[in-house]
Amino acid sequence: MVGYAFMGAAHSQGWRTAGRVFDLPLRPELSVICGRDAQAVQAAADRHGWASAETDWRALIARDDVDLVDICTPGDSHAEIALAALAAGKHVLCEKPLANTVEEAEAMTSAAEAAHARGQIAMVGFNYRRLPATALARRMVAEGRIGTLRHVRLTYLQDWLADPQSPLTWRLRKEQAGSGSLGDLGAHIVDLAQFLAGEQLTGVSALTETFVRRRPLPGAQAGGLSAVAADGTGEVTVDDAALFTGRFPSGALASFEATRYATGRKNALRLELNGERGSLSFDLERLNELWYHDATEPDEHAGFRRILVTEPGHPYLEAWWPPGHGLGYEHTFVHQARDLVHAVAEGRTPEPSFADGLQVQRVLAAVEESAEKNSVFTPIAV
Ligand code: SOE
Repeated sequence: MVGYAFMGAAHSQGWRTAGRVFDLPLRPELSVICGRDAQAVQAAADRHGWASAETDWRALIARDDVDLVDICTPGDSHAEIALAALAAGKHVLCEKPLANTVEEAEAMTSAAEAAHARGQIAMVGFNYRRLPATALARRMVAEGRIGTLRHVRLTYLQDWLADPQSPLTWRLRKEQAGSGSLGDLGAHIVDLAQFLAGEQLTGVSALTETFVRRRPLPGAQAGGLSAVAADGTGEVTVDDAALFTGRFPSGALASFEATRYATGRKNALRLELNGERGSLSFDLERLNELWYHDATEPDEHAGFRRILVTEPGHPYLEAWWPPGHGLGYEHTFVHQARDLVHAVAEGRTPEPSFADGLQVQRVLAAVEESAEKNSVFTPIAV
């Protein structure tokens, strides 16, 4: 694993747990974790159960005891690490968004496709597909339970930037993060919308805004960032919020909102799908529940009803706790590790593949282009 902050910790938990809960065809071994700060990465190795630590990701890739490289770094290093790992014959898991630019994502996808011919597997980490409730929603859409889709409506609301004094971290600099709430949160809801609908957006119309254009620099970061002013602030070079609409080939309409300024909303990824036969609704802050309205029932007793997604027949639940005991955010990473191990053992390209990650990157680029042109409908390149 390269990177050991929030995502590194979450993925580590997934790798540690997957083989203890699910029967896997291969056993994940946590061989080596990498980060630039020797002391900090050793502490991360000890905490998260990695057998050793490296400070140079090239040294990690060169090791014979590494078969799979899990990339948990900021977006600016995804392409370089993934390309080197694929060239060295390793399988790759890469955190979302796949890259910072369409060009990088294209290079990564070509390399992954060439590597697949040599038996290597590459996957991008859109973990919210792997919640039992969203996986069940996908299953119900595919079974036709809500019929032809009309509306696909997703919002992803957080509030950790609402305070203008909140510092200028790497997530607020384009050269490191690629984009702001768009790549961080919008990428998730674009992937989820397309996963649930079973089709890909053909074009978008967008608005983006940066509400707070300068932010204080924490001392330790000042050295690492360009554009530092004498007043100790630096420029925010990414979007703070992105709103966009889109079209699906079936004729369904989609709407999206991604922001880190929705005060009171901590991790509110909400979705609603309306079809001609019914609707589905989900809120990540209540992630064991999926709400279903069956519009074919008589109006007198029809209505949204709660499906508590904890039954053994629900996706991923066969190996977990008895009904009603519930799962959490971290389980998505366990399921991600499980699905990837199966794909490696079976030699098949897993979903979401790098090609899926590239397609999301193209949607993000179209959103930025549309926003620059005052919401002009912008087709998504195929
Ligand atoms: C921060 O906004 C963040 O951690 C995202 O980077 C993750 O992808 C999302 O799952 C939760 O919020």
